[in-house]
Amino acid sequence: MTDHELDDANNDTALGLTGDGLSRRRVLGTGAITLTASALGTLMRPAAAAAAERPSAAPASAALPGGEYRPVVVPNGAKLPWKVVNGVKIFHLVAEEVEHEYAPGIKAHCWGYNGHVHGPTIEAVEGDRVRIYLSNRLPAATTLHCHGILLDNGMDGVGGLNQKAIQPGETFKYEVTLRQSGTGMYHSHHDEMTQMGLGMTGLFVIHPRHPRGPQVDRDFALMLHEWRVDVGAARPDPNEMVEFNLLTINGKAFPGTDPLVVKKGQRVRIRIGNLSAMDHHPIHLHGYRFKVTETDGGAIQESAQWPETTVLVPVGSTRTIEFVANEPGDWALHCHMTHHVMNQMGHGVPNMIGVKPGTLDEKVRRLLPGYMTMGQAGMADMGDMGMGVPNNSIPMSGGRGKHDRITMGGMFTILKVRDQLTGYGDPGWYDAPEGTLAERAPSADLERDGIDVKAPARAWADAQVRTG
Ligand SMILES: [Cu+2]
Repeated sequence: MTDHELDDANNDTALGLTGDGLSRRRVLGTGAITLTASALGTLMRPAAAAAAERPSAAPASAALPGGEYRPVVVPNGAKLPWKVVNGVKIFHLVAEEVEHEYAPGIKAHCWGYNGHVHGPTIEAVEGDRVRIYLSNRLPAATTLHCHGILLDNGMDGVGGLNQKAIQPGETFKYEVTLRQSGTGMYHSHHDEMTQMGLGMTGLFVIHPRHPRGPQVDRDFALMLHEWRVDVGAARPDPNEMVEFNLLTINGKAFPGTDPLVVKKGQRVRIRIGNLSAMDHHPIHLHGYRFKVTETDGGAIQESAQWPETTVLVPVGSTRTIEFVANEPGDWALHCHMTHHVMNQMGHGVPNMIGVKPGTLDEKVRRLLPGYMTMGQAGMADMGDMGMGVPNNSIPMSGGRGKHDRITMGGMFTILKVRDQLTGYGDPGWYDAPEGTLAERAPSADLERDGIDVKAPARAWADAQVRTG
């Protein structure tokens, strides 16, 4: 598949979610963009004209209205469909209870929108007039707050302050003309602790009407969250303040997270929002340096961007990073808080490091068949000991990798960069080229380099100091 075909495949999929039923191939392929645009009214004209001027090398996609943009990709997630009525982009959110799966083996009754936790990503273009209906099918009142979006005060959605709360069974209407671009969010602003804690959040992406700077080939949208789901419980506990035991990206804990698939050389943008209850998340990407290009306050001018490998995404914020994916491989992308890459049972267990149980296991087994002392060398094996886990729970650590068990779970996913791709589905594991894989050191190499593996480690360190 060529780059161009990959782009088409990607964007047709994304545009299939839009309400107008127009795929890029059909719009651009028939040269009908100007006609279509003028039929939709004045809102479309400037962007359509700009699109018509660009050669075919311009970034793909022509969603309407609002002109040309690269649709975001939401791993494990969805985008909210829309349609155009009299030049206004119409969205319909439905707040409801959702049976949500965090990873294979663990589900809970959450609250979300349109069957999704978190809510489907809203995607629009600077200058769009947007009308969002919110139907409340929850047993409680709710509201819709568009976080970071500039709007009229009466549309801000803070229950009691800006509007009456939306009672169960009611549908409210919100309307705004988007006068900014960037990554915002939306969430309930009524009984916030309960409703956001149960999952009522989503991303609100606004593309610039006139793109600035280098255009990206892949544009990912990720929402971070944290949950307390007690083993066997069917409901997350929104009252939890400290001990969260499921940390998620787009509602999924690894190994439930879909990878971010990229072709080598592509320019990549990752938008990261955080509406966790209590924790900021330092998100670390392996293999690359990136630049933080935007916050939910807008674009950072180029001279003020600086290189990073970890971006802190505070609660109630978005951060957007960009880089060129020039290193193929399977690169970890994860929260660097070590407790945030552990699932459920990895928290609050007794410290067993260094304990020598001797004949303890044998003795205890007389009373408790199958007993096994665990954790004397850490947690790495906990997910893979062939032990049964209770209903509706997952092991505390990770999943299978190419070489071994991946000992991280939770807020962990993988950036997969490949020289060749046939689509943006999971390409499987990366095969390291000959000579580029860490492996057991051959004895010939040890001998050549004077490494005595049995020598006291301290002596080796001291010798290094003496010889420089
Ligand atoms: Cu974290």
